[in-house]
Amino acid sequence: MRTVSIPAKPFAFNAPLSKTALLAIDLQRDFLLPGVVGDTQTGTVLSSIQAILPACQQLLKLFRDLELPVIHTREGHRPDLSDCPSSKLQISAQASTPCEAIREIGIPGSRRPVRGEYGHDLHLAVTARPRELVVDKPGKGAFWNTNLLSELQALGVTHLVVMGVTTECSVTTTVREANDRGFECLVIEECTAGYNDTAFKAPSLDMLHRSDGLFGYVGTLTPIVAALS
Ligand code: TIU
Repeated sequence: MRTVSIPAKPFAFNAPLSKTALLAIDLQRDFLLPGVVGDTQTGTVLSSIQAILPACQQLLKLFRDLELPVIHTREGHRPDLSDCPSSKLQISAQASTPCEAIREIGIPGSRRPVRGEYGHDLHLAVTARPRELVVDKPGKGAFWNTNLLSELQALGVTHLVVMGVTTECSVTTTVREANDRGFECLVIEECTAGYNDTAFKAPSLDMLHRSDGLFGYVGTLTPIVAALS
C-alpha cells in the first residue's frame, strides 16, 4: 500500500497507509449533548463540539472506504469507580459545590461517564461499525490502563490520525502518550474541539507541533481528503 504525504504543521505527515489508523477520541453523548457530563463543566460551550460532527463523519468515511483501521475510545468508569484514577477522586474531595462532587464521584444518576449508561455510548452520528475496535478508558489518555497499545501493535499500526473531544483534555493527552510510545500522530483541526475553543483550542494544538513537532503534527481536513480520496 502507498505512503501518502499530507501537508501539515510543522512538516508534511508521511503516512504509510498499511500502518495508519484513525483514532476517534471520546465522541460520546456525555461529551457532546446538552445536559450530560460536559455540559455541566464551568465555561462549557457545546456548539463548537457539536459542529465537528460532519467533519468527523467525513474522516470516518475516508478511512472506511480505504478499509483502514478505525479505533474509537470512550471515557468512563465502573459504577463503583474502582477504575477511577486517583486524580479524579482527589478533585472530587476538593470540589467546591455538591454538584461537582456528585459529578466526580459518579454516584448513580450522576454526571460522570459511567459504563452502561446512555451518555457513555458513542454519538450515533459517529458510532462504531461492527468489527471496529472500541477501547474503554478510565483516564484522559487512551493508553493508561487500556489495551490500546497491544491492539495497535497487533495491527502493525505506527501512524495515527486523531480526532475527537476534548482538544484540551483527552485528545492532547492521548497524543502525548502515543508520542512517548513511538507513534506518529496527526490531529485534524476541524475534527477536534473542546469546551472553550476561544481560549484553549489553538494553544493546545500549537503545543503539539511546536519545536519541530515535539509531540506530533496538526493538519486540516482538505489536505487529508485530497491525499486519501
Ligand atoms: N474526553 C475528555 O476530554 N474528557 C474530559 O473530561 N474532558 C474535559 O474537558 N473535562
